[in-house]
Amino acid sequence: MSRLLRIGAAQLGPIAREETRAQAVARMIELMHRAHSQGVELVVFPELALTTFFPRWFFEDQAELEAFFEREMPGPETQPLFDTARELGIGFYLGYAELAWEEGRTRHFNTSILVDRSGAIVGKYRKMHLPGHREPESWRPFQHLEKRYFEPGNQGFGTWDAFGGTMGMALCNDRRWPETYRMLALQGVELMMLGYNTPIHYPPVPAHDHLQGFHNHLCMQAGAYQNGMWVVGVAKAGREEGCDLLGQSCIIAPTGEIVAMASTLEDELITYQCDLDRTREIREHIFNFTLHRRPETYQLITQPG
Ligand code: CDV
Repeated sequence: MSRLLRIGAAQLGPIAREETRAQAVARMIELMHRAHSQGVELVVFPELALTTFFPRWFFEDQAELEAFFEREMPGPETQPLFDTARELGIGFYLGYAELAWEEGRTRHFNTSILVDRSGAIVGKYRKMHLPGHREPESWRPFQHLEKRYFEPGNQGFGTWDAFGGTMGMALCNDRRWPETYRMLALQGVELMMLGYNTPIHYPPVPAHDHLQGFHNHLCMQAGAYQNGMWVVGVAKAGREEGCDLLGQSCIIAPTGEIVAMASTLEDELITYQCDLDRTREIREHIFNFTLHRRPETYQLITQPG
């Protein structure tokens, strides 16, 4: 038996601070057309895909900061993505900065959505693991102020029945945490989509800079294998405003093998025909959760500390 889904990982090259949303959207639409011509049914874009990676700067002016956020989705500048989805019959995952009005106040989330082939939003995920720091730190060559600019996700690890399978979403730093994959796998997710912006230089521990590519694949390959799921990791890559961002976008099989990988630091599409039934090779055998997991011995995992 097989359930086939042709996936496209649509890596983006750098987005300059002055680049408009319309320019970024035009680049993504070009990738959607390329994907459609290759039979792709679902395209995955990076985290915060509509603008430059703005947490690298400290903004004192709230209006200047909030100019990077979307007040509505779709909005006038993002509507063409949804129109293209409907026109081509192709779905997409998109990461963006979300400004929401909830519980009587303005809230900020690092968000991704899943859009189906009719151009309708079928799922939303708000990033759980926010890296970086809250206060500006002058010793750094660039800031990473996600902890200041976003709240942690408040909607849990959702799953969505779409594209003939059970889909899950995550964002960037989430991929480093085994809990992310396990939370999704326990709910039956067969394919996890994840966009990322990963600077090569990690200011707190620069000795690890040369390991960025290794750690990127290490955690996603382990997450895929140990949970028997497809993982699609998609970068915003290249030198963006003087900051080098990791590329190496990839599609990973439930066996942990990388089956497709980007070879540039630019806008690039890689595709693979994923058989969602291959999750069973792992989940019915070596990692059969029902037979082999010992949750009664894992209580420490959910305790704070
Ligand atoms: N956007 C991110 O979440 N980036 C982090 C970096 C700062 C470590 C990452 O995990 O790739």
